[in-house]
Amino acid sequence: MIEKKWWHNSVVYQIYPRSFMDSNNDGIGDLKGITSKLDYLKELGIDVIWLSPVYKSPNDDNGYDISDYKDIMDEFGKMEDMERLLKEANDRGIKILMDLVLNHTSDEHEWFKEAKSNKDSKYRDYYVFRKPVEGKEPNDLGSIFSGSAWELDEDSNEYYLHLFSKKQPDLNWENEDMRNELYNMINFWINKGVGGFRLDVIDLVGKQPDKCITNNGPKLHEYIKEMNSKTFGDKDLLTVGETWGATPEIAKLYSNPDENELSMVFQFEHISLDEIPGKSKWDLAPLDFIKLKKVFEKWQTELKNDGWNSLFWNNHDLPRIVSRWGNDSNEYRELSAKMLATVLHMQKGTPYIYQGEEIGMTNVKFDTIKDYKDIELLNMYKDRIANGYDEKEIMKSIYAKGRDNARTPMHWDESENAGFSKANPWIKVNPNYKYINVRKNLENENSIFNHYKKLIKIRKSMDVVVYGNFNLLYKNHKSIFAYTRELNKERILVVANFYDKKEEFMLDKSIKYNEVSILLSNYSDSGKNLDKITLRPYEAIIYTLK
Ligand code: TEU
Ligand code: CA
Repeated sequence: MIEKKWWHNSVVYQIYPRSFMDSNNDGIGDLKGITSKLDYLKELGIDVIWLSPVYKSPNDDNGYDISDYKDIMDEFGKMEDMERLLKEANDRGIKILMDLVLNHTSDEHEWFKEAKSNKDSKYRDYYVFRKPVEGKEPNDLGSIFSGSAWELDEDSNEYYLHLFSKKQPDLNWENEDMRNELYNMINFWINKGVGGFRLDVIDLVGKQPDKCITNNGPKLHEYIKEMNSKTFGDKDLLTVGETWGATPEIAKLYSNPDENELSMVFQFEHISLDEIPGKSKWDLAPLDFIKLKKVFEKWQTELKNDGWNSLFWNNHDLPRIVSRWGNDSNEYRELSAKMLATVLHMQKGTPYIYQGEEIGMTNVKFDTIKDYKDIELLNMYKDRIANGYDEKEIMKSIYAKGRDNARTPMHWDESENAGFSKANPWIKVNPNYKYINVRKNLENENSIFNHYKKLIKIRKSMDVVVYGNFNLLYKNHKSIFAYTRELNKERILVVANFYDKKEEFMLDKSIKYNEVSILLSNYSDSGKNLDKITLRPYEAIIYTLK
């Protein structure tokens, strides 16, 4: 049994500030807007907010390009607004996680400006500059946002590395002064009273660009241990790393308390199960459902006692889960959103809810590329057009996977612009806000919002949900997702139909019980006869067994 921590039974809510709530009607969400909605989040029952970046930024990548780590983005407000948000959140028992982007800065950060303008400045080595090789880029490293990862700095005729956009030059973690400056900055935020950090693409910081190594570099864990010991290590904070390249073995290095690294990581293995293996996220394939179950089972069992999982379907980079693996038709949107929530929230780990997920917000389809804002998607569009792809096919990929699906403004009510702002928002609102919104969810006892609220309550009242062993059932069934959780005498059984066809099956004979009761279901009249379980489309039931 691992030592208990406050974040073991916490639920985190992610806010993308630009799209959450606009307080001054300039069309851009802001800190005061967030503060005005804290009571809503309290009502949902979450304990922690992960705030996507709010630091000064020219917004090439919506704040993931930071020009000053110790100041607030103009559009979002001032440092006083941030302090106010922290205080108001703390008053309600809600902690705030800051998003730490430590792999790169903006090219408008003072360090980079110095580095670029003066080859002899100490800041030159804070970044990765290299001489051309045979008049070209030093090597074939590609940017995650399309094209080469190397950009020529014409003034010095040297290339600098950018694994993301060219306005996001990579920091050189080999430089100890640079690392110490980052640690000071982290301590600055700890002193302001934050509850922890989400560490953006942390698995890239050990990169060795000359060897074309980007993630999981040889010194990665050394760096994280150093950061831990010089910043949050002796504080009771939640730290979660974004690690696209993590396997369970690697995740244990990060999250086993004995390693002194992080509280937990986001692993993304389940997230790529609807793309053509070996290709990019834009190359679409149907979801491999059996594999999905296997992946969850693997992570649930492997991290058992020496690591900790984070549980998520959504974030600001991913399409909306109800459109992706649920069913966003009028008929099934609510049922499938609740089913997906149930399947995830009864697992072991810390659940994350992305803004709008709790009301079943869907993907969006803008008619023209002109309405899209995300740099990753726009770069891909240009790149594929240049390479002769069919425009219709490109738009299909964008509709399915584009990051702007998650970034349209939050739907508060049915008034203009969904109650997000009185001005035209920075990105268009999804037209379905008239029937998918917070106001409607709050007034309906059976709403998706209230389903999430109940799931959170269950987690808080039952240790078996937090610490119980996970056991997957019907591994090869093509549409049923079922598992048990077990802790001492407590036991729950979760059964869910992932698809829109009715399913009938018998409970595994190995499961013995005397009494069955229903803890939660997304239908009002679910059955208790476990000898023959019938699940209607997207039906999901949590039973307690005694
Ligand atoms: O994302 C890391 C990352 O690799 C994503 O860009 C991802 O590959 C892609 O979006 C998958 O859909 C983090 C942030 O979450 C993202 O918003 C930033 O753009 C990126 O880092 C750079 O900071
Ligand atoms: Ca605003």
